[in-house]
Amino acid sequence: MRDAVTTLIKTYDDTGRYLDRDALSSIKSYFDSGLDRIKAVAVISANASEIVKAAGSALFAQVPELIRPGGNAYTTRRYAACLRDMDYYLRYGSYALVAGDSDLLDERVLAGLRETYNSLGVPIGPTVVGIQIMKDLVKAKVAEAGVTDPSVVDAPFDYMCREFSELSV
Ligand code: CYC
Repeated sequence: MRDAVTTLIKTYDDTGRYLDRDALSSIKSYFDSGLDRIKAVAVISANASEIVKAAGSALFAQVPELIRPGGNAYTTRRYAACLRDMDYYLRYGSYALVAGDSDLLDERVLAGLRETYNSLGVPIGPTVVGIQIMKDLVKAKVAEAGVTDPSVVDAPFDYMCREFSELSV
């Protein structure tokens, strides 16, 4: 499980190079965005259950078939599994925000997930919609909290959506 700094060091160490201008500018941008990322994570941690609940309601309003008989989130057990999954995406997204790196998302969230979803008939399109809804809710709250650049929140959520969409092709 790597963060922005350890990923960079690994890349340079693999080829025995000193950190060059590109490396230092990428480390600098990691530190420069640090305060905003930490504030964003504080907002997520303090509002996690509210964010998951609101995102779930918005998802089911947008794709109501999911909770009708025959839908993948139909029955309380599957409804609960769906909200639990949304909570996983939010929590791991917040870790990745602190780490400034998507490595932990590959390792802890995305590895083998498509196969699991496919075998259980969990639809990936609406899952991606759910992750995007969470991102937008988080961004709105983060902006309200006075974070200078709320777009720091995008990277981990966009990464999960992109990987998920690509993996499902
Ligand atoms: C199920 N989601 C699962 C399962 C796993 C995950 C492993 C199968 C085992 C179980 O039911 O607990 C996901 N597990 C994870 C992830 C991690 C992990 C991400 C990393 C931390 O350890 N259904 C929908 C919606 C969507 C949904 C679109 C919510 C956004 O219609 C989710 N996931 C969903 C549902 C199930 C599930 C309904 C249960 C499916 C079933 O058992 O039939």
